[in-house]
Amino acid sequence: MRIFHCSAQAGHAPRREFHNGDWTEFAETSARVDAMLAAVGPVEEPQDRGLAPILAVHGADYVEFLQTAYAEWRAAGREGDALGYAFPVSRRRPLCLDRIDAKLGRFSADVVTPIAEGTWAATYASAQSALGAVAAVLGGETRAFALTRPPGHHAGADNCGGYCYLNAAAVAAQALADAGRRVAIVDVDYHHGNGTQDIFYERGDVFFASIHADPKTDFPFFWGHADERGLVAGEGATLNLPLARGATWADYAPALDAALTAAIDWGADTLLVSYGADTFEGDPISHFRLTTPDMRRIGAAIAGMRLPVVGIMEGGYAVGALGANLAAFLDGLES
Ligand code: OKP
Ligand code: ZN
Repeated sequence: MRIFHCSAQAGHAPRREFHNGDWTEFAETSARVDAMLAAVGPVEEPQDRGLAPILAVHGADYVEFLQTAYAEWRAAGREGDALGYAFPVSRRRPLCLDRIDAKLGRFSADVVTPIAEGTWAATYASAQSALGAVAAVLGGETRAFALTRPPGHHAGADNCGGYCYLNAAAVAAQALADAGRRVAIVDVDYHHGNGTQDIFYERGDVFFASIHADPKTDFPFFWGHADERGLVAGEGATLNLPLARGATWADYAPALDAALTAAIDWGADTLLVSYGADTFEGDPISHFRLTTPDMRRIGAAIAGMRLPVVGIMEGGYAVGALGANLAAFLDGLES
């Protein structure tokens, strides 16, 4: 399977993360990249396809913010990473976004998504890796994988959040749709892909299904409930399958089958899979109990649909097991 990855993706290295009331190591560490690269075959550098496919799903003002936020933070005399801390939850007048602090609040959903020196280059490269995998499938490959990082599925059209900046899965799905494909996104990360869902929520031309920890107990808390089914032209084109903490393969398999069956029934001709290895039993920030052999089963179930597949990497924080989990998933996908 052709795998796309760009070395600039490792350059995103926030210093710290505010977790459960204290500062800890940033969980989405660049050590994840080394672990994944060591476990998969050779990877290809993607071509640079520019900003246009990114601007097809993200707002121009948000993209400009991502490109300039770190430099503006430094220019304001700050040390460390740029991080939002004041959020415009009520908006009775147009926002004044001159100050970098105001922009960070406007374009961020949370305080776990710092912008460091290499963040823009890394998230841009990650989106280009996704577009490389799309081009491979449009060129006739039945499967291609983008070793994306930072992840993307929590990023909305005009906000970062949940360690995500540009939404590589949404960029890839849009590129496939623009090429005439009928795309179903299947998100199997532990966390609900709220950014991806939101980007396509009112559209009937891209299907979105997600299996994830119940938002009543887990991040991102406000989205991913079973009654979120899409709106307007998108009504019925969103499917949420939340599972309780502690889920094992016995709980997971029927949900995966339901998601894939719904994608086929909707008429998908191409699958876009947001793969997260954080459903693994040893994940330090997640609470499902899937095993490494289960990762192969996820890949094999997707392969069993006999449709072209573009795979995108999302989360997975048990770094010591990440390579084996990704390799198992890819092995299943090739079966
Ligand atoms: C990104 B992806 C914070 C706990 C949750 C955010 C999780 C983002 C996961 N103390 N932090 O979906 O794997
Ligand atoms: Zn996740």
